Amino acid sequence: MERITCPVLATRRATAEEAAAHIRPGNAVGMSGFTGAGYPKAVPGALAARIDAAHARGEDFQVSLWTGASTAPELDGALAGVDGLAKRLPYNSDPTLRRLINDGKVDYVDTHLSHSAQQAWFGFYGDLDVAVVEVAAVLPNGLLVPSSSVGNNKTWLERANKVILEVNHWQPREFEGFHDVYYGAALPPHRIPIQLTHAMQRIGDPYLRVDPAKVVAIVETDAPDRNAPFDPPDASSQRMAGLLVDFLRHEVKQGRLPASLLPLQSGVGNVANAVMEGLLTSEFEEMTAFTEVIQDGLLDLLDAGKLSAVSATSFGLSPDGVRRFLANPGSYKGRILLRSQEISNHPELVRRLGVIAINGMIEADIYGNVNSTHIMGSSIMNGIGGSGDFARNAYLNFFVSDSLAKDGAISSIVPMVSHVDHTEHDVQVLVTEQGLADLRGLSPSDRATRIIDRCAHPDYRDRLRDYVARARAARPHAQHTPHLLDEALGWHANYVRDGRM
Ligand code: 0RQ
Repeated sequence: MERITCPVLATRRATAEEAAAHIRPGNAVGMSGFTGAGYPKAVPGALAARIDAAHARGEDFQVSLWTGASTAPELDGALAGVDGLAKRLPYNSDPTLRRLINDGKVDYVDTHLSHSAQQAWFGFYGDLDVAVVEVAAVLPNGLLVPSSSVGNNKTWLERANKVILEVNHWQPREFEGFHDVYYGAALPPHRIPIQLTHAMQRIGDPYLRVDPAKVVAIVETDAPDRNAPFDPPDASSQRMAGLLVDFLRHEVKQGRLPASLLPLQSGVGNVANAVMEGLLTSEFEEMTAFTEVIQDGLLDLLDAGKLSAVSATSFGLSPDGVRRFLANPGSYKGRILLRSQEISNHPELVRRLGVIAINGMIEADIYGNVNSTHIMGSSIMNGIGGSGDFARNAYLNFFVSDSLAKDGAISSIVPMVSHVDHTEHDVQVLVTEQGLADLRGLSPSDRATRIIDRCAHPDYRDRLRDYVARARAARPHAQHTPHLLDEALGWHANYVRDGRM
């Protein structure tokens, strides 16, 4: 079926190679893509080939790459594989690129996902030369039907000097009507409140706009999103999910949550999926979600009628989830709404709606500070993503992790985190397979006792208790958050030196 029905734009059809020729060394390029959905499938590979050929001729060729969030091997992997990236923001999970960042070869600007669009508008990142954005169709009037993620596309299309579109025939044409793109955002001091008071409220347009004069090429593709499979939840994820669902039940009983809960946000990964599975067999009905990513677990809840609707910025389905969605995309219309990430993750909205935020962590310390991003203080894993947007502004937040990593050589509960993403002031509930620690309203000392008792693995509990006892004894007038400064990061130093904490 014809997907480019705008007579003016139809004349800009080009090959991926012709399109990539518009991208020059040193350019800042804003590409679509969020958790492996809606990223351009052809131009990045053609750009990588162009960069590789330039390098073979001894020429410098690197670009700065801005996206929505993580993409796929055909984008981040391909450009990283040819040393094509000088700078990357705001989130990455590609292993090749991660290695280059940690080797000091690519500058990585790890940003709250809701901040990236506005910071581009503020001019904090400099000019954007080219936008490369995947869409599902170009309408006769030139409006664009977005594809499986919206991410930062609105901002890249508006800010870029040149625009390359990819029209992907694999994306369902039925996507028309699945999106809500807010065009009311102004810059301070002219901002007004965002008039959204329930998760599914429409406040924008179903289409992305583009100035036709800026469109230099349109490439047609027919290629699937990344759609990584999920591992079935292991015993530990199931246990964490069970603890979390029981806790929500308890909160409803206490009158602190309504019977249908409040809008859910869940991070990506297997624990998040297991929690959704736990909710599937729970008594909760008519739930909603105000989140970033629609993983299989949310689709299950929609299919079962337990979840009325979900607002997000992107899909993040497994191959099985995609098959289910594509079998009848139209049946999800009105129950799934995809928004720009500056709206899906907006602090004002997260706070107003009272979101319940559930995110993974790498480690937490005895006082409740959480590290979501760094291994042993220095190497990046993925990035903060939306975890900060949601956690700080949530009605209730959870951080989940196994209590051990690397076959027990690492405790995820440590005296002091080696990097802080979420401070003790932001973190409410920690969950490991050992138990759940509700930290709300507790002093640092009480938090330490609770976290060690409930969340730390038994192999490390006595050492943590001993650390706290000695820290308390060390300085009588430093009792609010006692630490032994020479030892606080000693567990990490042990691991780096000996391979064990
Ligand atoms: O490393 O793959 O080399 O074995 O960290 O750990 O246990 O698989 O956990 O997949 O749930 O990811 C925080 C990274 C958890 C994720 C994080 C090692 C472990 C393994 C992964 P290997 P697991 P998960 C919405 C919200 C930030 C962004 C976010 C994340 C690897 O949840 O990126 O929340 N969060 N976004 O071995 C050293 C420890 C460790 C450790 C685990 N204590 N020390 N290594 N690992 N704990 C989504 C978006 O924003 C897009």
